[in-house]
Amino acid sequence: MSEKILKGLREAVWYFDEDEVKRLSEEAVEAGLDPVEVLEEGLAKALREVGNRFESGEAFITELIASAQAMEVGAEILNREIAKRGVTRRSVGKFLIGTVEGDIHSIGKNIVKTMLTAAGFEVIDLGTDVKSGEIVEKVKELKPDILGLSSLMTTTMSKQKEVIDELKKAGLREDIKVIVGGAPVTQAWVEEIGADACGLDAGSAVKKSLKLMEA
Ligand code: B12
Repeated sequence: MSEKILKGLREAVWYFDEDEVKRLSEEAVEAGLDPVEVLEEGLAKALREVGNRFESGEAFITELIASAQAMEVGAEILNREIAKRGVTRRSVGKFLIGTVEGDIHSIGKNIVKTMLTAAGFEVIDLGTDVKSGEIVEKVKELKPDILGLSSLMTTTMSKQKEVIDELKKAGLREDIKVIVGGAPVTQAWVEEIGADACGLDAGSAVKKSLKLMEA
């Protein structure tokens, strides 16, 4: 049954059928399926495929947007279930997350946020297209243990470096761990910009953040 639901969800995202995404996401929750697996193997996988088709010129931007909207309908339902399953855990640390300036991609960040919450972090979300200066101000004000910076585009990755440089200038870098994420991010980039870690998917984001809390 699990594979049938996952396949149905992938097809519904491809054909931007929001009603079907909603119905199958609810069915997955009712059937007790792992919401993280449904998110990653159903919804996210399908959206990445639409992304690949867009990249190779086989899909239009309008299709991409419609598929992303369909995915978000399901992600909301599954994120709620992930959060519900994690409510009994204690707070392991304060995590500030946001997508850097110039970048409006939110889906991956939101999944990471939900999974961190489920893992016991207190997560504060600054949203998307957040100016470096604003992020540094929030670090000063909220004193989080970890700062997570999302960037989905090669053209906005440099903002992750800018934030780290501004944290240094403000004398705040030593007090906080910085984890970066988003499709173009690599370990080499982490080293280049002086971040502490990167998360290539939501699972590794959680694992590495828990590890950073021990360091
Ligand atoms: C969906 C999507 C959109 C949606 C976004 C909807 C939304 N609310 O987020 C819409 C249609 C609006 C959009 C717009 C644009 N997009 Co777009 N988009 C995508 C697409 C297809 C999928 C992204 C996604 O949501 N993936 C699913 C999630 C689950 O995966 P993820 O984002 O990678 O997140 C995971 C990890 O990266 C990691 N992670 C993410 N964030 C973080 C943060 C931390 C702290 C950590 C630890 C981990 C982590 O964990 C996540 C969960 O597993 C990608 C293609 C791709 N292959 O990635 C293009 C893509 C990112 N977009 C691209 C572009 C160019 C654009 C536009 C400029 C298009 C245009 N010409 O108008 C605009 C950008 C506007 C802007 N200023 O930001 C390019 C970027 C190219 C580049 N320069 O690098 C891509 C790669 C497509 C392409 N190949 O051309 N896009």
